[in-house]
Amino acid sequence: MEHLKIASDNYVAFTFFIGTMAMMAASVFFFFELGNTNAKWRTSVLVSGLITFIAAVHYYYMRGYNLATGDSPTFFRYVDWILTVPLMCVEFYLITKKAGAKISLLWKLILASLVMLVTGYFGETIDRGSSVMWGVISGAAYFYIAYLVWFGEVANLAQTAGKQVAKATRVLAWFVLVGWAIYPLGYILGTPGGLFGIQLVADPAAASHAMDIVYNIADAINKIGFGLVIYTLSRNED
Ligand SMILES: *C/C=C(C)/C=C/C=C(C)/C=C/C1=C(C)CCCC1(C)C
Repeated sequence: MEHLKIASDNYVAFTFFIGTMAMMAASVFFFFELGNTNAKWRTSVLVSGLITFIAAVHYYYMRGYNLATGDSPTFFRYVDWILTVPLMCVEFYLITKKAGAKISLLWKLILASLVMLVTGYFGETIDRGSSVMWGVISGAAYFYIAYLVWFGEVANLAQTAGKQVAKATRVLAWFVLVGWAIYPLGYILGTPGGLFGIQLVADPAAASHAMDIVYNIADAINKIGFGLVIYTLSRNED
């Protein structure tokens, strides 16, 4: 069997490796902290751990795949997102539940996130020729989620759920608006010929590498950051 080594100039493989370690460490942290988390917040912190754990397993696989083939592990990237993004929606639901969030709100968030991801997947794989159209549909679903957490039901419920929940929701809303906006940038970088006439990286291999680095950085910020906001909330509110 061939022994694979990360070349010192292989930043893609390096970010996959660091991503795997960071997701693993975050999962251990959230799971071990469950024991001294107030019962009221335990499910939320558990979900934070599940998000980073699911990502850790996918990153472990994607890291190996990328090192062995040099390609983007697009399929497993999207499997990871389809599992973890709805769990982030669950986090919004859980923290606003005591202020009266209904299950229909959770379904709205989950449905929008599935539309966002499935259309993104089409644009990246099955129907690359129409990647602009898929990107626009995906972007619309993304803005709907951002709307819900900034001005819609999530924001309104958070206002009545107490000061700490309101504060945490505001920070999470920033994650959605700024942290999640990094992903469409990765999508544009990785699209052959560019999007909307934006040709950021001309060479197709370099474009897909740039996309992977951007996605890996975004995942670390968003998955671990989201979890830490929930964790902080669980320590501030009792
Ligand atoms: C843990 C993974 C997360 C938080 C993934 C989030 C992914 C997105 C917000 C992706 C959004 C996209 C668009 C808004 C348009 C282009 C296609 C996507 C799927 C990259």
